[in-house]
Formats: sequence, C-alpha cells, structure tokens
Amino acid sequence: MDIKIDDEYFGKLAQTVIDGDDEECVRLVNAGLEAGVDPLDAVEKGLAKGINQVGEDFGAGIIFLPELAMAADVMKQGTAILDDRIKASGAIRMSHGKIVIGTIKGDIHDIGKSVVATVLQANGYDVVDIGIDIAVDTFIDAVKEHNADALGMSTLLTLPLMEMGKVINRMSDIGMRDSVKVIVGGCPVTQEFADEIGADAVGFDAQDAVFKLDGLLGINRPRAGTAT
Ligand code: B12
Repeated sequence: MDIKIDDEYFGKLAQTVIDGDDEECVRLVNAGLEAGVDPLDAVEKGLAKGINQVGEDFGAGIIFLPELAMAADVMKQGTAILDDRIKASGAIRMSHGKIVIGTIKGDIHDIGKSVVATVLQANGYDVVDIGIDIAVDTFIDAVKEHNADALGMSTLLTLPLMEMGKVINRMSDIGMRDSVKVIVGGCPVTQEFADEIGADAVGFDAQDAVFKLDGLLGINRPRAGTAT
C-alpha cells in the first residue's frame, strides 16, 4: 500500500500512540520506512507529538494510568524499529545529552520512570534506563560507564526516599557531583526534599522532566503554546 509522507501521515502516527494502538503504529512505521520516511522525522514529528500529548492529557486528568502505560509501550515499539533503522543507516541522531535513569533501591515502580525515559528520548536525549531497585553503587557505576551528563532518580515510595540523598553524597565523595546534573522525581518527591538532598531539579511529570533537564543542560527549544 502506498503511503504519502506528509503532515497527515505524521498526525496518524502520533494518533496511534494516543490511541495505544501498537499494531497500527508498527504498520504505519514500516509502511513509512518503505515509502522513504526519514526515521528521525517519524520519531520527532510523529511519535513524540503523540506521547507529549498523552503526557499532557495525563497531567490534566483527561486520561488515566492504563492509557498512559499503553501509550508508552506503543511509543517504545515504534521507536525500537526506527532506532534500529537509524543505527543501520549510520545516521547520527541529534543528542542534547546523555542521562542515566533508574528507580532507587527498595522500589520496583517502573511505569513513571519509563514514561519519563521515553519522553526524554523522544525529545532528543540519549537515555540509559538501568531499571528498578537500583543500588547506590550501581547508579554511580552506570554514570561513569556511560559518561552521562545527568542522572535521573525515581521513587514512588516514601520509605526508601533517602537512597536518593545517599547517591548524591557518594557522587560528592568521589568528585563526580560537579560534572553531573541530578534530577529527581516521583510522587513523594517535593522541591523541598530535592533541595534538602542537594539535587539540581525535581520533575513533576515527563514534560516537566524535559523542561527541567533542558534548563540544567542549557538547551533552548520552542515550548508548546509558544510561537515557533
Ligand atoms: C501501579 C502501582 C503499583 C504497581 C507498579 C507496577 C509497575 N510496573 O510500575 C505495583 C502493583 C507492582 C505496585 C506495588 C507496590 N506499591 Co504501588 N502504586 C501504583 C500506583 C497505583 C500507580 C503508580 C504509577 O505507575 N503512576 C503513573 C505514573 C506515570 O506516575 P508516576 O509514577 O508518579 O510518574 C510520574 C511523575 O511522578 C514523574 N516521575 C516519576 N519518576 C520520575 C523520575 C524523574 C527523574 C523525573 C524527572 C520525574 C519522574 O513523571 C512521571 C510521568 O508523569 C500508585 C498510586 C499512585 N496514584 O501513584 C501506587 C503506590 C505508589 N504504591 C504504593 C505501595 C505502598 C506499593 C507497595 C509497597 C504495595 C505493597 N504493600 O506491596 C508495592 C511496592 C513494592 C516495592 N518494593 O516497590 C503506595 C506508596 C505509598 C508511599 N508513599 O510509600 C502508592 C502511592 C499507593 C497508595 N496510595 O498507597 N504499585
């Protein structure tokens, strides 16, 4: 089937993420690639628009957790195909910086952290998602190994909150703190708590994570609702 690569195509691609329709997403991505779509455009003009919309709708209480998780999954399936194509073609994906992200020790909540990781990736960051229940030393080792510009830590639980402070203290002890920005998030994480443990920023949702990380790393981009 012939597909025309135009605004309508990108709009349909975005809509598959909003609808949580993985089959249609994969079909449209593959059909687009056959028709010669630039995989970067498919991510940035299509899938990213969809997940950004979903993030806003979730923040506004228009959609709920199941839709959000489904959208993140669809986005991941689409970007996996496109990332493979980008790597295979040797194209260099624009990167605003590299962030290691994980959920702290004692906490297995994965969804919010993964949504943040996906949206950061869709917005031009190299994201290394090291998973859940991550110990202090594992965070430190991953930042070193990937030479990351930033570290993101997530938790939804009150009990292990101080694990975040321990990671930051360890970073200071080994002389890593000045060269790596730290952003924290998750429902019990307040601005006051972030200040107390010496984090650089707290992100209250995925859009806010992009906004705050952009600020920390000096990235300027047009914002929704502002003239482009
Ligand atoms: C789904 C869920 C689960 C699932 C998790 C599935 C998964 N794969 O992640 C399951 C069922 C496994 C689970 C288990 C538990 N859960 Co639970 N869970 C939830 C629930 C209902 C939703 C969490 C969620 O996914 N929200 C949707 C995402 C998108 O939102 P989010 O996580 O807040 O993330 C957003 C922001 O916070 C921010 N963000 C998040 N991380 C980061 C990181 C960075 C760097 C940045 C910038 C931003 C950022 O951006 C995200 C996107 O918008 C919450 C209640 C709630 N409404 O939050 C309880 C909740 C978090 N769970 C709770 C509890 C107690 C538990 C258990 C301990 C229960 C038990 N007794 O076993 C266990 C945890 C065991 C453990 N060791 O971790 C409590 C926590 C209470 C507390 N303050 O400590 C809550 C609040 C429920 C409650 N009201 O009691 N849970």
